[in-house]
Amino acid sequence: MSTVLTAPLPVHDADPFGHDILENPLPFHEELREAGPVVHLSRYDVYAMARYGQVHAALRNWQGFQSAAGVGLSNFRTEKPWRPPSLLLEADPPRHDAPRRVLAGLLVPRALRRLREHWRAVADDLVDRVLERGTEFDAVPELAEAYPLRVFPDAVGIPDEGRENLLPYGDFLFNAFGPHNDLVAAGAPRAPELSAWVNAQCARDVLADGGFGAQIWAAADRGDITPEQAPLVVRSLLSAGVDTTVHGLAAALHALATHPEQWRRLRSQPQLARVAFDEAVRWGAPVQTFFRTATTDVQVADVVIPGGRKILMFLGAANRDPRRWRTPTHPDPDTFDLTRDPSGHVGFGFGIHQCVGQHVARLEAECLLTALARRVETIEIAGPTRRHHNNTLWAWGSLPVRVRPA
Ligand code: OVP
Repeated sequence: MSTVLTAPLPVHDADPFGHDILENPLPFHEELREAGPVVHLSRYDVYAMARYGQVHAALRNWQGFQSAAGVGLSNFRTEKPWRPPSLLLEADPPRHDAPRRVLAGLLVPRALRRLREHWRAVADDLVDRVLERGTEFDAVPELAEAYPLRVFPDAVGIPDEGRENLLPYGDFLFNAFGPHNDLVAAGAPRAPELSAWVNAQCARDVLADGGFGAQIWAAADRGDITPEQAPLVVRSLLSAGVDTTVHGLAAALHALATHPEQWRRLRSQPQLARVAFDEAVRWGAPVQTFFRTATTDVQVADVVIPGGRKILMFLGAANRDPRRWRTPTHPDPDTFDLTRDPSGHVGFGFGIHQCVGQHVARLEAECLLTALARRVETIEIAGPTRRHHNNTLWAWGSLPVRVRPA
């Protein structure tokens, strides 16, 4: 007989999806990290990991921590999901692999090169138009939302009509990974209508030639995925590709507007735009959390997580864990610093499910941040900022800024 030594499991009774913590999760993240490598969240009777080492290891271990039972609080084995599961996010090998391979091929840097020149021109034009209207504006709707909403749906190949549905759909989708709280209830009335619209955009005849959507259907023609899988893969692009980049860009704009020395650094070295974006995804993690489900009993540090149990992975907390990020040159993980090497952050996840769209996000950020850095000498917060609460996203509702044109 073998014996496993288990320590008493630390407990936290806070609600991670309550408005206080959604407004500012950082003090709670520190408490979770300090409580232990695995913590029980008594409010939902689930496990949690907030330290970098455990989050990173668990995200690599897809066999032990599955995604196929859903990456939200509800378990697909016992509760019917609100929409058919994603073939990427909510699947594991082998079912996950063909859809993943198809999307990964479309979204690798060399495949995105054809977009760069146009995406740069769109960013330059957008920033010019915003600055023509004045030097004070809300950076959330005017830049962080306007830019991805222009370039990304065009690249997928969906029509202009109805694009205003994308953000409300994403907001509900990302809320739905959490508990059935007030945020989910507020979005529920429109969910069927928004979902029907998104599903309709995934049909072959709706998608423009040459776009990502048409290329997904072409992969089905080649037999790389089935014709039944194609619309669900298109749905993943429309689900995962908008709110994430909007709030990643908003995090970067907020970070730069509140760190003038970092803005100066970016202006003098525009090639830092990509580092600035990754540092913003580390520091301001737009996707804060995803659940996994223990496939069997899994030991983590000195705790055994029983098979079938949900574990909440705190990506944003891991991204600021001093155990990983306190280094001789950069002792404080809570500083936003372009001289830091942010690689290894888990803001895009890690392992087989790591964000397949991360190169798209970085290209959008590079285009928008360099367009802004070329035209704007200083950027500062000009009024009260407002968070937008969501069960999964750390989002901005409003970022009033004042700029001095260069
Ligand atoms: C951040 C993500 C998020 C929401 C939906 C999907 C993926 C999907 O595949 O549908 S990854």
